[in-house]
Amino acid sequence: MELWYDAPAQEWTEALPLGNGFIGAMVFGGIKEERIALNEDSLWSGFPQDADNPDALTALPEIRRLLFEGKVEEAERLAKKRLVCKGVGSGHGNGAYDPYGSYQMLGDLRLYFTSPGTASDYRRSLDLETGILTLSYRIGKTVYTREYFSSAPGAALIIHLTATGPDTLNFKVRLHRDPKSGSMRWRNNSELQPADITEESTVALESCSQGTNHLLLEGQTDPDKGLSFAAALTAAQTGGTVKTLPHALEFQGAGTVTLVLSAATTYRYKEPGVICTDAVNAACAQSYDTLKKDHVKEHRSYMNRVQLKLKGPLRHGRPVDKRLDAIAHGKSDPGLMALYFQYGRYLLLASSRPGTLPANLQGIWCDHIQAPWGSDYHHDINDQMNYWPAETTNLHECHKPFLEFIASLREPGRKTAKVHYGAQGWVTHTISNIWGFTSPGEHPSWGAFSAAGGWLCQHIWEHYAFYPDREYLEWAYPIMRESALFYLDFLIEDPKSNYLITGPSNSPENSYRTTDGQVAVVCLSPAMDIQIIRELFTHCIQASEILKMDEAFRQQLTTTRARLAPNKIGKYGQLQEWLLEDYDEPEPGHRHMSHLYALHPGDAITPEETPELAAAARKTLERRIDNGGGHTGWSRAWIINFFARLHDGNAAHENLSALLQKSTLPNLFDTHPPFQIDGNFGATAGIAEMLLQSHLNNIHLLPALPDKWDTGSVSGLRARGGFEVTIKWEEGKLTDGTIRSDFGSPCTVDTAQPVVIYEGEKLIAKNGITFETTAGSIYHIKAAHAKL
Ligand code: FUC
Repeated sequence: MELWYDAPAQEWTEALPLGNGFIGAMVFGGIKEERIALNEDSLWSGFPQDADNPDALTALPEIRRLLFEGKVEEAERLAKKRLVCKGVGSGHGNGAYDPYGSYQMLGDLRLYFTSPGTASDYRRSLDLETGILTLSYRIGKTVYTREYFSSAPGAALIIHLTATGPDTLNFKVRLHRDPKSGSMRWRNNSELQPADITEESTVALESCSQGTNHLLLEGQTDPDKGLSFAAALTAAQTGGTVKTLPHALEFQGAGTVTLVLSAATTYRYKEPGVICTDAVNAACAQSYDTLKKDHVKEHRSYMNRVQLKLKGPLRHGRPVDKRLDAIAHGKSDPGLMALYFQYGRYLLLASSRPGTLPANLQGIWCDHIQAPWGSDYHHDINDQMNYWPAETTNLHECHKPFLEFIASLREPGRKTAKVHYGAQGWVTHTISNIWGFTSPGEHPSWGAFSAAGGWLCQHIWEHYAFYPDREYLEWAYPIMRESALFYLDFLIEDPKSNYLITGPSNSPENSYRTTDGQVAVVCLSPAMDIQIIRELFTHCIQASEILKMDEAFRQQLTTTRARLAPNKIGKYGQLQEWLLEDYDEPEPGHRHMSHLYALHPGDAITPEETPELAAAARKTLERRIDNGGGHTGWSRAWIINFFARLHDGNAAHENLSALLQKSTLPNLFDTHPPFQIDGNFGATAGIAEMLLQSHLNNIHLLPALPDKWDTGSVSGLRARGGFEVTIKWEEGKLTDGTIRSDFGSPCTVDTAQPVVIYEGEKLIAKNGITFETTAGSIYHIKAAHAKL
C-alpha cells in the first residue's frame, strides 16, 4: 500500500497527492526547495448565472422536424443558434472572466532550505493505508525527515519536519499565489493598487496571538463578482528561533517544526480568513502526535475496509515509476495493479467526503487558473465514472457529496426543463459547475446531452441498491421521480415505428453520416438516451413499490416504458448506436461507447439474460478498439468494465495493462491527456468488477478473473442488497470466503465452480440457490469438492 520514489518530483504530475476532502496538496518533495501545490475544493471562478435560452422552446419543433426529415446538418445549425445556453457557457479559457468559471489552484506553500551539503539516501513515499507522505534524506551525519498529511479530523494540512543528528532545520517558508492569476487584496495593505502587485507582495503577514507565527494569504478570483479565498499557516517548533520576515517565516536551528495550514472560501463562509486562522490555531493547540494519531485512525477506518492481494513477482522493492516502465516493457506486475486499485480508493477518500463538493475532473488537485474543461463536472461519462468505485469498494460515505450535488441541480434543472423544453421535472445537460449550471453547453454536438439527469439518477438509486435503507429511499425517490417526469414530457413518437424516442440529442459526443453524406452529432434517439430512460423508469417503479406510494404514476411509467424504442443490432453485428437508422460512423474508434451503457454501468444487457445483445456489445467494443478506441484514460478504463461484464477477464486485464502503459503518469494519475482523474476511478471500479458483480441480484464471485491473477484474495468488497464479501482463490479457483449480511436481504451466490454455503456448521445453500439471511450474520463459502 505504498507508492515510493527515489527522487523528488520535477513536475506537478510527479508530485504526490494528499487530501482530506476539501484541502488538497501536491507534494514535490524537494531537498533545497520544497513546493506544495495547494487546493481548496470550492475555489472556483465564475458566479451563478441564468444561462437558459428563452429562444430554445420555439425552435424545438423545427429542430425535430428537420431531424425527422433527414436534414440533420440544418437541424444542427439551428440547434447551435437556438438550443444552447445563452452567453459564455463552459469557460474554455477565452481570457475573459466568464460566469461559468473554472476550478482553480489555491497557491503554493514553498520551503527554502539552507542545506550544509549534498543529500543521499533520498526516499519519498505515500502510504495509502495511513495517508501519510514521508520524505527522508541524509546530509552528512544528519537525517532529515518530513511527514505530511491532510487531516479530516484536524481540518488542516500538517507538515512535520525533523532533523536527527548534529545539524538542525534551517529554512524559510512562504505562501504564494501567482499574482497574475486573479486580483489579490491584503488584509493589512488595502492601499496597495493592482499595479503594485509583485510576487513578493502576495502574502500578508500577521503575528499569531499565541506567540507562534502565522502567514495569511488572501485573494479574490475577480474584484467584482468572484469568490474570496484565504489560506492560513501557523507553525510550532522545538529548538532554535523563528523570525518573521516580510512575507515569510524563517526557522533557524530547530529540531522539529510543525506547519499547519488551512484554507477556505466565501463559497461556504463569510470570512474565510477568520475561519482558516481559527482552524490552524485549533489544530496547533494539539500536539503533533495527537494530530497524527487521530488522522491515521480515521484514515485507516476507510482504507482498511478492503484488502486486495494478487500473487506475482515481488516488485515492491522498486520505485513506482520504474515499475510503470517495466509494465510498459511488457512485464507483469499484479502487485502494482493492486496498488493502483487502492490508490483509486485513496484518491476518492481524499477528494470526496461528506460535507465537501464532489470530486471534479481532477478530483481536488488542480494546478491551473483556467483548467482543462474548467476541471468541472461533465455528466456524459466523467463524473459518473468518478463514483463507480464508491459503493463496490466500500466507500459509500464518499458517494454522498455527489448525491447531494445531484440533488442540488434539481432546482435550477426545473427551470431549464421548462425554458428549454416546456417540460415538467428537472433536467441537466453535459456540464455543471458549482454554481448550479444545468443549461446545454455552448455547442449542441457535445453540450445538449439531456439524458445526463437520468444518468445521474442511476447513482441516486445505486446508493440504495448497496445500502437498502428506507429513510434514504424516501429522500432519493422524489429526485428520480422528478427526472422521470421530465422524460415523460420530452419523449416523442417516431411516426414510422410508433416507438417513443428522444431528440434533439446526441450520442455523447459521436458524429454520424447519413446515406446522403451529411455529418452531424445532433440526432434523434441515440441508444444511450433510451437505455437511461428505461432504467430510470424501472428504478422509479421499484422505488415506488418499496415505498408503497404513487400507484398511478407507476402505472404511467410502466405503460410508457413498454413503448420505448428497443436496442437493435446493426449491419456489422454491432449494437446500434442510433436507433432510427444504422448510420455510418466517421470515427469508428470514438472514445465514447455510449450505447454500451446497458452493459455497464447499466445492467440491461448481460451474457446471462440477453446473450445476443451481449455478443453485439462485444462486437461494438472490438470495432472501437480495432479503430484506435480507448485512447483516452477514461475510455480505456470503461473498456475494462465492459470486458468484466462480458466475463472476459483476460481482455479486461489487457486493457488495464494498456491503461498503465499508455495513460498513466509517474504519480499514477490517469491522463486523458492531460491529467484527468476519471480513469483512476474507472479502472478501480473495473478491478472490483473483475472480482465481484452483483447487478443481477446475485453475488457473482470471480466473474472475470484473468489468468495473470490466478492466486489472490480480496476482503471487504460490497454487493447490492447490503453485503460485504471476502474471498480467496488459488490457481484460478475460489477456495473459500465469507459474506456478511448487513440488511438481512435474501442472498444468491454464483461462481464458475461449485461452492457450498454454511451458516455456522450448517450447510444451507449452494451455487444459484437463494437463502435467507439475518442482518449481522456471517455466511461461509467453501469450494465444493466432488464428493459434495
Ligand atoms: C468529455 C469527453 C472528453 C473529456 C471531457 C472532459 O467531453 O468526451 O474526452 O474527457 O469530457
